[in-house]
Amino acid sequence: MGLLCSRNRHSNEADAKENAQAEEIERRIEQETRAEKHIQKLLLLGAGESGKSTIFKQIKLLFQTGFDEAELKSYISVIHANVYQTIKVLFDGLKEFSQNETDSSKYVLSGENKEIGEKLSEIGGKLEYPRLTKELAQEIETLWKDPAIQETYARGNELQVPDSAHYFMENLQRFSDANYIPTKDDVLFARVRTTGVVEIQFSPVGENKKSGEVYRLFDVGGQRNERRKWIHLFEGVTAVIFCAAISDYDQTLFEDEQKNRMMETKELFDWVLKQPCFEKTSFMLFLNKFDIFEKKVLKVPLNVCEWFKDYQPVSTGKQEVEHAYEFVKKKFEELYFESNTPDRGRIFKIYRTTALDQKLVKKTFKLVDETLRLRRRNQYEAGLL
Ligand SMILES: Nc1nc2c(ncn2[C@@H]2O[C@H](COP(=O)(O)OP(=O)(O)OP(=O)(O)O)[C@@H](O)[C@H]2O)c(=O)[nH]1
Ligand SMILES: [Mg+2]
Repeated sequence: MGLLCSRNRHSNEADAKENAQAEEIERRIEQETRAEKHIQKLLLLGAGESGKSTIFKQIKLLFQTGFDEAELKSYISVIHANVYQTIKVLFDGLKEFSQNETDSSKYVLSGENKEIGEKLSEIGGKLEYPRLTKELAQEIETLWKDPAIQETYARGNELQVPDSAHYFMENLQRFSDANYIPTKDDVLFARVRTTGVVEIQFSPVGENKKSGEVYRLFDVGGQRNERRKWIHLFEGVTAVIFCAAISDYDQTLFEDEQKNRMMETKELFDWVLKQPCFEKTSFMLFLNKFDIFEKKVLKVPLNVCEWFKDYQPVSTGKQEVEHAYEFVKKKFEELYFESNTPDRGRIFKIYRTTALDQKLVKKTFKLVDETLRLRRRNQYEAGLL
């Protein structure tokens, strides 16, 4: 009994000491954070169209002031351009299919729609686009609804049809209103290829947080010719948020139509992991575009992609989606653990994301934030900071 008491007393003392230590660390972290002494650098990396800028926009909406009216308005021309580009890709694709396919009758337009198509394709090929009028919107809608264009759209993976094509085509009337102001969703669906580097500083102050970490987040262009600009940002990075569009497995690159997008992502992720600067950098892997993946995977088998050629479907419906997702996740995990950089204090986490889904991005970022906060506390304890 006496022994038990003294053991209890010792463990209580040890607990109290540990608590005091933890409080002290917490206090120092808080202090430094408030003084913005310890700003954590985060990099959004990944191939083109993997969703980096969409995550960046969500962070702006969630933890900063969001978009003011002038910024929303600046997206009018972007969205109109997206509309013209989409219909052009579809019309040009249709022409290609109608010339090369044995079943070319599926890709024949009526005389009138062909004329509309020619006109729109010409507009879509220009460097500057006209504002979308009601009349043009009507013509685009007519063409979009043509069965031959729908057949072409069904083979969108063979063309460079944007992922938001459907959204653009279903909102034409609204986009062509004379006093149209883009909504938050329109901005998230809009597509602008990033060139150069953009950054924001923010602190994800949550409901239960006294003060959050201060982050500096960088967004870069993911297409091949943009990647040489990445290197300049590689020093002192706390974490890389690597976006991989998991729905891309049956598509080819915008910049090289011979290359499968998922194969490119695999090679890119491997390359990033092996960068000497990232020896101690944590990796937050966002397996993005889950909304597209969950529909696609039931129609297009994963094994069309070379990396996934050993995939065996097991079921149907939701169960199959989960199985396919777990398979892809495991492939990325294997890649991470095979990368020969020694893991000294770096953290690797995988998140399932749909960058358009604000609630999910908020939840995901909260987890990222908690992980990084915990890591910092551990580094303090280990005397590394
Ligand atoms: N359905 C769906 N669309 C998405 C998702 N994430 C991004 N998109 C759309 O995909 C397109 C490309 O996304 P971006 O965020 O511009 O891609 P990025 O990685 O910044 O591309 P680069 O700047 O070229 O490197 C945009 O039209 C987005 O709206 C997603 O999870 N689901
Ligand atoms: Mg971008």
